[in-house]
Amino acid sequence: MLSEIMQKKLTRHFQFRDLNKDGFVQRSDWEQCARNLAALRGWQPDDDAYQDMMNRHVAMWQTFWQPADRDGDGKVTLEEYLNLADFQRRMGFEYEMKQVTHLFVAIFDTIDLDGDGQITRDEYKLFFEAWGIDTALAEAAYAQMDFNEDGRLSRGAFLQYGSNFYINDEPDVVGNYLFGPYE
Ligand SMILES: [Ca+2]
Ligand SMILES: [Ca+2]
Ligand SMILES: [Ca+2]
Repeated sequence: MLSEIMQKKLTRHFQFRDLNKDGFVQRSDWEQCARNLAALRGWQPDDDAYQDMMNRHVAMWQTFWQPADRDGDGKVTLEEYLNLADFQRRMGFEYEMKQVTHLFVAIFDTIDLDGDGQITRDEYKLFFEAWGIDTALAEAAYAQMDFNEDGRLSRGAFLQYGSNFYINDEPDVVGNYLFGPYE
């Protein structure tokens, strides 16, 4: 069983990814996010950066969301998403840790737009903006994560926050706010 706080955090992540707010996460949400990023960055459809981001977003859907689609209708419901998370938890800590590392490496690579191995404040704001989320929430989350205020978030630090988000049931850990407030 997922704890109450874990259900809330995962619900927040689900709502974050449901870009068109129709109550499902589907491939089109990921494609639309990649198109939004391209528009925000001024990339044209035939730019390598555009293709790369589109591929990364579609891969995120295929690798981490589509497996939750138990009835195969192309849409992931909140219930399907929570069921997959519950299954992963019951597989044990080591399995779950591996999944979470894999997931947050992939998430990191969709946020680190210039590929320099660091997430800047602007990259984090673009991440929220591309998903249609208030960038003030990105500012707040980033300020907590970048505790030494150097305006950089390394892959290692981000993975740590990601594992806090996905595995830690404590209420007051910084990683809880990765996708904005969950209550
Ligand atoms: Ca949707
Ligand atoms: Ca489904
Ligand atoms: Ca970067």
